[in-house]
Amino acid sequence: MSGNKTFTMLKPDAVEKGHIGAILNQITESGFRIVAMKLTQMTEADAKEFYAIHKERPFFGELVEYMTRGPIVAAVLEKENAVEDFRTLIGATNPADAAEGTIRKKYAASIGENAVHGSDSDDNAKIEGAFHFAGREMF
Ligand code: RTP
Ligand code: MG
Repeated sequence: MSGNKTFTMLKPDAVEKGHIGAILNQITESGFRIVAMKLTQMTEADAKEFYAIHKERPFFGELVEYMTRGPIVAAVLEKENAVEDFRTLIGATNPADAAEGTIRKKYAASIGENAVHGSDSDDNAKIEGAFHFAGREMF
């Protein structure tokens, strides 16, 4: 059974470039309801924990540096089939491979700095939402 929530971050590059409003607009216009949201900044320890699955990858150091260099928008989104539909909306990890009209195609500069995160499973959506939000912050 597919879950109805996913977790996203508008990454530091998207915030720096002033794309918060446009990206949130595309997300809500695509049928996602925002059930939790905040502007926050990840510490080095936060980023290492959040992306622990990638710790052996050659890009891990750059990823941690990138994700901690400025504020992000963290949000929990609700929609039927949320995880899969949101991954479709953001497009491929590398914006060069992302479909026309996807958020990464429109707003991401490179595979390393790709504007937005989307959970890759219902279990990870729960873990990642709980990483950033207390229960009373989710509506
Ligand atoms: P995300 O977790 O952020 O939604 O991205 P994703 O599932 O599409 O991609 P994933 O494989 O989980 O990679 C996590 C993030 O690491 C950075 N990355 N850099 N330089 C590189 O080759 C490289 N590969 C991945 C990206 O920021 C990617 O979103
Ligand atoms: Mg991922």
